Amino acid sequence: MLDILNDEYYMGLALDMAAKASGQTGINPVVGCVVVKDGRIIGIGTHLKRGTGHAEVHALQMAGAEAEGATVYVTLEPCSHFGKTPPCCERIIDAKAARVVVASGDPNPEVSGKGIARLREEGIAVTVGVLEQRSQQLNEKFNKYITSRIPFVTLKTASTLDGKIASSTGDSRWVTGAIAREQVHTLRHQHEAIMVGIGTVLADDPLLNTRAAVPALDPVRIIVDSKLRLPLTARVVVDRTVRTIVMTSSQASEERRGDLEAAGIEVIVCGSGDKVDLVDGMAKLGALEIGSILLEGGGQLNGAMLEAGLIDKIILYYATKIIGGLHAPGTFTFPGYEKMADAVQLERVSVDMAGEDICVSGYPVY
Ligand code: AOF
Ligand code: ZN
Repeated sequence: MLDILNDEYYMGLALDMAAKASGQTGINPVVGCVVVKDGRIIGIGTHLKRGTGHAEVHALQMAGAEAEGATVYVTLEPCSHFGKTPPCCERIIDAKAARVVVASGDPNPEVSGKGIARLREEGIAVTVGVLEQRSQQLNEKFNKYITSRIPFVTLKTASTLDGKIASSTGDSRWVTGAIAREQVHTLRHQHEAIMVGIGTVLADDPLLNTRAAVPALDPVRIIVDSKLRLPLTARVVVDRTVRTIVMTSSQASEERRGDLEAAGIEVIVCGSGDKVDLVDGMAKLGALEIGSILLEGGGQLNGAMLEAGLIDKIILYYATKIIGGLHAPGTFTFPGYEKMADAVQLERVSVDMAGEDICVSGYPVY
């Protein structure tokens, strides 16, 4: 279909650029900016890395003196504060832009409306809400973290149609096909950390890195291990290329802790009981500036995270096959709810094919 030349036309480009940077900005949002004057694009820019220039700065730099009287399309409200970089509002005011079009407001309490107010104060016309929903979704991880300091958790599972992640003998290679697996590696690139339970490490000895067709970012590894059973010979310990954090309980042995720390592992004690207190753990990970986590189970950890209301988004891949098995592990292993009415409901559900597999995603309502 032919695109129509209007505000959405240029905002769409800014959003496309921002989307491609998803996963590389740390706890910062992804933001794109397009500067338009006299019917032409004169500058484009994207925020690429925390601590480096914001989208508007790059785009205005490209536009140069021509930016006077131009329209600036930006996917997030321009910032009004001094963070690691100076305020974008002042940069736009200095460039003498005539109009600013914003997709969505910045939920960061330091900005939150102040950026838009500042631009209007200088007589710049500001339009807010163009392609807002797309922008909101693009920054769903940032939006949660910046207002709560708790990481945004996406749960991903791959199971048979009957909800099994392996056969009764433990065989799990492969549940889903190549396309679903490629999508999972893209998800790893797009999250700051990946989280699994110790059961998964002991069973599969995974490396938990990102394997994509092109260079990609490896997530920080997080292992939930209340008794510190993680062997020093596990691949996640031996491989020191990425930061690895073990969440444990106050009952774990000090000696084991010392051994793991000597091997380069960060150990955090979560709560005061003999199990990992996941709520406390999420707050501690948030304090370590882990803004988003891809939770890849197994069933025990998935169940515990769901019960604790800590999962923000669920992505379930279903291979169109049935494996059965009385003791075959399932996607969620927890006592569950007695009444159907108490089941965790998903909202904003979408269903897509991923090659020959089905992908169901949605947001749990607690
Ligand atoms: C924008 N344009 O491209 C981005 C914005 O520490 P700093 O300086 O990078 O500031 C981070 C905050 O700035 C971040 O929490 C969010 O509120 C805003 N991000 N704002 O105008 C951008 N990345
Ligand atoms: Zn900024």
